[in-house]
Amino acid sequence: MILTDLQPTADDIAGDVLAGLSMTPKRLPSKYFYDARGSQLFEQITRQPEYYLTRVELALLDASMPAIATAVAAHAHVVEYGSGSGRKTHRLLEGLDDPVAYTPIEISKTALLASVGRLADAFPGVEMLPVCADFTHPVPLPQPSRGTGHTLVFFPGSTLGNFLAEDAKRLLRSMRVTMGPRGRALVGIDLDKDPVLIEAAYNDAAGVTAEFTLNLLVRLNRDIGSDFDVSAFVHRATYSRERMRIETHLVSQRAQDVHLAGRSFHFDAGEAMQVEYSHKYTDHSFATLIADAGLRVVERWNDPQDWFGLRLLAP
Ligand code: AVI
Repeated sequence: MILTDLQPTADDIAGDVLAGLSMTPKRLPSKYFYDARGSQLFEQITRQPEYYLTRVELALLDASMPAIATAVAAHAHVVEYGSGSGRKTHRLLEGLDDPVAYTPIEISKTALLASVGRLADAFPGVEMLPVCADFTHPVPLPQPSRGTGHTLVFFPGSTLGNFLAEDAKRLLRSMRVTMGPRGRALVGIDLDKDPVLIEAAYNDAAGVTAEFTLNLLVRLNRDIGSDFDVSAFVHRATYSRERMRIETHLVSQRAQDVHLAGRSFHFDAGEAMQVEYSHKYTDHSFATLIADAGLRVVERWNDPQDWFGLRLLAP
């Protein structure tokens, strides 16, 4: 198996962090949550009772797989944006008609190699073409050695929701290019619902989500030499009904100065730094978003409670 390695460098990360700390209010990009520990913690989040997203999407994928396999042509090259643990991919590769190749694009090399290793054992007939890269930038795709039907972009988990509308549209446009004129994209979206349920999912009682959020500062201190006092920040996640999104902040518990690359950034006591958005969707808001990217919904599946949806998109 050949790994294409385009992992962000410390300079890439420091550049993004310096830009974010210079903004008012301050912000940090959520893509940097996923170092090895962050990917592990995210995996633990997906198993928390409050975090319904993964559980409901897995059941929905199982229930809809026969219909998905019918809607997607045989011999697909599956390209996944952000591979995670591979649990959903396993079900997809198992259910599709003779998939030829699988290209996961994942920012965390440890998580990528672990999941692709497991999938390679389970699917010896599927060519594994892993790419370690930040998929928010254009990524040159490896070409499968067997001829393929068409490309199926797989983007589960409502990861699309972690992007602001303009960035989500840019990503969807780049997916449209990746899938080509005959390709399809299977996208998971978390649906708008009772805010109590949504807020609980991002504030689990065991505190795993809080640890996941704070790990961002731990990894920045290690990887780019910043000096955030991690113990002086707390996790805060609230649902904005108006914007239909979870807004996650790290709130400084005291006045402090953080240093990075010879610069100093002051935090007031109580100052909130924005670190993640998790947008939720209605059919209407999702259709509007993808239309701007030149895509349309050709099939839709929801779980029985309308908590989570899978959408098959075409150019
Ligand atoms: C990966 N992504 C879809 C997760 C979400 O629900 O926004 C990341 C996450 N953040 C906190 N909990 C889970």
